[in-house]
Amino acid sequence: MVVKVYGSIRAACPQRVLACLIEKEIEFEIVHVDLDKGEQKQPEFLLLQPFGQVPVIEDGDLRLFESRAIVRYYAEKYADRGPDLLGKTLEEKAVVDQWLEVEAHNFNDLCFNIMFNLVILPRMGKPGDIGLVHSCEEKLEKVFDVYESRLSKSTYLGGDNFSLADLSHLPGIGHLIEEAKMGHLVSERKNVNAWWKKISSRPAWKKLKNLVG
Ligand SMILES: N[C@@H](CCC(=O)N[C@@H](CS)C(=O)NCC(=O)O)C(=O)O
Repeated sequence: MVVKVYGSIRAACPQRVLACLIEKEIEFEIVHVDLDKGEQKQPEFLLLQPFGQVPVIEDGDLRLFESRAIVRYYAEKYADRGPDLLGKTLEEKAVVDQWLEVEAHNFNDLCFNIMFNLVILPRMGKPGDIGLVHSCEEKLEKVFDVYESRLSKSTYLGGDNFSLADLSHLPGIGHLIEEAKMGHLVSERKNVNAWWKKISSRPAWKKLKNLVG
C-alpha cells in the first residue's frame, strides 16, 4: 500500500513525516498542496485536515494528521523494519518520547517564529517582526545550551541510538541553517554540532534533501 502524503515537500512538518517514511523504506506518494496559494484552506482539504494544515496521510482506510502522531505510528507499525526509532525498553521509549516532546514544545515554536518572520513573510512581500526574531533567537540559544549538555552525556537526544527525537529536529534545524542563516546556533556548540553532522548525514535525510532539490 502506497502512503499518500498531502503537503508541500519544502515545509517542515511534511518533511518530518517524509524523513520517517524514507528511514523505514515505506513507499509514498506526495500529493502537493500549495501553501502559497492557500490550498490547504480550501473546503475539500478541510475535510481531510480540519485545521487546514499539512501534512495529512492516507494509508488505506487510515487518515491521520499531526506530523508527530504520524511518525510515532509508522515507527511503531514498522518497529522491526529498518532502524528502531522508538527505543527498546519502556524506559528507553519514555526518554525518546521526552525529547520528542521537547522538540514540539520547547524548540518548534521558536524555530517557526524565526522562519515565519525572517523568511516566509518577507518572501510574501510583508515585513516580519524582527524584535520577535531576536527574542526567539535568544530563547533558542538557551534551548541549544540544554541540548549541548544532554549531548555531552549521550550521542543522540534519546540515548545511544538515533530515534524520532532526533529525526523530528531535522527539518527545523535544516531550515534555521539554510534559510534563516542561523547556523551559528549549531556550529558554536561542540556536541550539538557533532550531533547535527551525524543526523543530517543519514542517507534518508540526504535522499529527502535531493527530492526537495
Ligand atoms: N502540529 C502540526 C503543525 C502543522 C503545521 O503547522 N503545518 C504547516 C507547514 S509546516 C502549515 O500547514 N502551514 C500553513 C498553515 O498553517 O496555514 C503538525 O505537526 O503536523
